[in-house]
Amino acid sequence: MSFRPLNDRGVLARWKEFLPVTDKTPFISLNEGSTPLIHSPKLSTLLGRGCEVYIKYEGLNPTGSFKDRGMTVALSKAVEDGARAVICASTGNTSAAAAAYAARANITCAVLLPAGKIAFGKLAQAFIYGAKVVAIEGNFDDALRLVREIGETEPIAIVNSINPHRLQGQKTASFEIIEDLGDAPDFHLLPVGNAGNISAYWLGYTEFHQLKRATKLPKMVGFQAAGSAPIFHGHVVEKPETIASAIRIGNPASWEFANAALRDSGGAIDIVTDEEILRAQAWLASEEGIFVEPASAAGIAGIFKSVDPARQSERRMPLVPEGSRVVCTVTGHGLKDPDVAKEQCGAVIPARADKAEILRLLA
Ligand code: AN7
Repeated sequence: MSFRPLNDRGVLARWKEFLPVTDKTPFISLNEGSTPLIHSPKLSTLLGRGCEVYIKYEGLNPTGSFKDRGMTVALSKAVEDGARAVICASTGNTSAAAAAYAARANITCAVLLPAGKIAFGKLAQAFIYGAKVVAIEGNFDDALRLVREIGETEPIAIVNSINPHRLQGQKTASFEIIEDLGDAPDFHLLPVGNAGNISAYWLGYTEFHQLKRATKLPKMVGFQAAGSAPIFHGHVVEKPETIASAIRIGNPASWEFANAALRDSGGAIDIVTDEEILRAQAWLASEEGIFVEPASAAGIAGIFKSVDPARQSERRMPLVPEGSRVVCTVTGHGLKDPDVAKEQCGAVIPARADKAEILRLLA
């Protein structure tokens, strides 16, 4: 039996012909990507009229979020360009991915995090992967401003999504969806924070459409948390607030790209409340067995909003025609934010259950 080297997997190995890499680029990879596209019978029934809903489960990437797709490209290029260190601002997932890929590349990584506003799992990741963790008095937008300033004068590679290699890597999720479905979907729903991911998906869909690997383009529909919805409102939000800490962003870096994607695809940006986000998170776990972090449930909450008769007047998402295929990306794993999950389901562990109690629970 011949040995198959395992480094032939991952985003760079699978999609290199579509990525800015050459034979000289070292592949810094953790076999990210190729995540499952899971059919959701219950969300399909909810939409009705022959529509089918699929969930792209990005929480199954190596560090538990979609950020790994972009980070493998960003770190590979940083090493190719001779960088000794990388830096990013983050609401938690970018920093986890940057720290892991920097560890793999043997280079220093500094992460700037809004103090007290990072989900516990993500903070643990930054530390265990060995990043230099800096807490910023302020929010993500303040941290990103500082990163941009440092990048102007210091020889340190910025690995936020203002680094174009990040979006290049992230676009590969669209390629996978097209391969899995045999064509692009009709609608693509996802949460929006810094607006990099919605821009990257659109990049991927348009690229494969131009190459005739897909016959159509989806309408892109992004969901922001109601308390952090700068794109929805059309202006910067100075003090963004939401329980979905990953998307607590008031001045998205990829705002212009996202607007172009929304316009060119005929899509829309909509909002969902924290309550709707938490309800969708719990529903997805208990009804479909898919545990995601709060921010990741925004698109699922959006599906519920789209079918709620009471919300039709304020709904921005276009009507989903009969027989549509809808993909919803869930961006990060539920274990990233155990505190919110624990609090919201009010988990009470029955003390000293005996056999009779067990049988009663199962009745
Ligand atoms: C789970 O990690 O911005 O619209 O610094 O972690 O591309 O920003 C995370 C964003 C959605 C929004 N879901 O994606 C960061 C960061 C999860 C996220 C988003 C994020 P973008």
